[in-house]
Amino acid sequence: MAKKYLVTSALPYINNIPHLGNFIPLLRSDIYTRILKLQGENVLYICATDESGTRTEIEAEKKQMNEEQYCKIMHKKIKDILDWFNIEVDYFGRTSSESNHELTKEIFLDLHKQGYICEKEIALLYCPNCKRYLPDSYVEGTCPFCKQPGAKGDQCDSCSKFINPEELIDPKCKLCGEKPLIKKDRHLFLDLPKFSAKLQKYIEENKNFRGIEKNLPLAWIKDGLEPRCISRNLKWGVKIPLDGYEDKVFYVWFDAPIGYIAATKDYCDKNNLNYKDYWQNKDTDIIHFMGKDNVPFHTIIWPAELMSNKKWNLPSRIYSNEFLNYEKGKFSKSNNHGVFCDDVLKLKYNSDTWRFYLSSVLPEGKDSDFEWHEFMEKINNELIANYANFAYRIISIAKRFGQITALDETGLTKEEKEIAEKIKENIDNYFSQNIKGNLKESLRNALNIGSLGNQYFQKNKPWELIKDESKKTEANHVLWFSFCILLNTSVLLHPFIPTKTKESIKQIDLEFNPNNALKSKIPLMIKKNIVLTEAKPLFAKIQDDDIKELKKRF
Ligand code: B3M
Ligand code: ZN
Repeated sequence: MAKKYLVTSALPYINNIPHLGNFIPLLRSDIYTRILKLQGENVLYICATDESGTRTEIEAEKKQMNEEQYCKIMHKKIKDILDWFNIEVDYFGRTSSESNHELTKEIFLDLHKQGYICEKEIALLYCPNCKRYLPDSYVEGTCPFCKQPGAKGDQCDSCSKFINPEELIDPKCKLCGEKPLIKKDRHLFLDLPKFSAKLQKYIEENKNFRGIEKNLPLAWIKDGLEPRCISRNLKWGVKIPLDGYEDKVFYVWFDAPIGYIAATKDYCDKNNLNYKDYWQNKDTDIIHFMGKDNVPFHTIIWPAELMSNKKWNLPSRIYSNEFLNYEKGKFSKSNNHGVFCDDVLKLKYNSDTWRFYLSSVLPEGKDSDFEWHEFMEKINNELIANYANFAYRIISIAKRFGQITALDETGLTKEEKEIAEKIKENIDNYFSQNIKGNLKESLRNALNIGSLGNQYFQKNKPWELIKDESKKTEANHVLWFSFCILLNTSVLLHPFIPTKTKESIKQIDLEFNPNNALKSKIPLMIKKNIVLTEAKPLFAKIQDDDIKELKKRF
């Protein structure tokens, strides 16, 4: 069978409207997928809302709804945001789906049968005031390892170590501040130590793992893995198919990644395909995008879940991003600090403007900042100067000239041959950086081509040539070649700014198929006479005053 790719983004929690930092993995997966599609690859982009867990119970209760109603409304809100941003996910599922419940039980029972699940009596935190067991995110205390305050019941944000809730120092109920009681109860554990050797081999042998995605799990394995509790005293979630566990559901991180498989299955069922072709066929590369705090779950727990038997594909590539901060601080809804995705929808900038800015500051390799003044600079000085103005200038001059006759490679000048060679190099690099998850670099390559176009245009001055009757052939030649560079720039920028690049290609009446545009020979040469439809600027400049106001508002 031919090679396939399955790309996923970390599943957004159902209870939050994502802020721009949470949005990064969704955007990266989208760009990554679109670039693979340009190459003509067979690729599926799968995502879902992550719906299990206490947070859902509590938020639904606050809104006086049951969990189902609440999740349905929130799922739609989040999907609308993705649509607005043009996140072209092939299927946006839900972890509360029947398929996820079924697959979670199946995978659990396999693990259980193979002896990878153990039972233990543990101490749990119970809030006598709220009358509920306090799960992970609702207790806060000091981390027993690094001694930093603000650690949650399942993970410390400072050292990112896993924590068992009863180990927290000085725990407090986050809902009411009360000190929780400790109660004993029997729980299920995923016996991670039994996977140590297999996990180590898997990570060491996978050439695509590097940086934190490789070093973190290897360091943890070296330190010694511990069994991880996978059951919770809740009602909302996937029921545990085992006698004596009727009052419990699975820990949200147990069923959430299985949501990747379940959403693939739901997509396949609707499209007459078989999800096993993606998840059990070794010709498929599984590629996960996520924030860095999700790395331990995706490099240890998730592969362990899939190792119950040999049938499942393990992740081939894991790409985490560092944090995106807001004007040098953390995004926080409660402190009204930062821009959230629902705010973005109400502002006057289109989705491509946002996509471009975020792509140019992707926190790949290191943290980055959202900054309003930089937002304005990147849009005005890069997107508009490099691309939108270039497009507008060529079209305006070509309009004065009339129809442009298509030429072919054989007539290229030495200068143009060199440019064509450089374009090819940039395209090759664009692809190789993308597959490695360096999308900011791919964007750089696309913009390099725009710069080559600007230089060529500036040097050959078609606006002068068109004034001289005797230079008509030359003018036609320069305009045609400028349009060729523009077309290559538009196609390469398409994964980043899909709407405006399509508009630009349409302005010169060319065909564009985002599913294989760069499959054939590169660089692209325009082979049909160019008829201009309209010359409209693609983006409006951002004004200083607007930025000042936005900075105040957020
Ligand atoms: N729901 C989102 C987060 O931690 C979490 C990801 C699940 S991926 C299986 O930001
Ligand atoms: Zn409480």
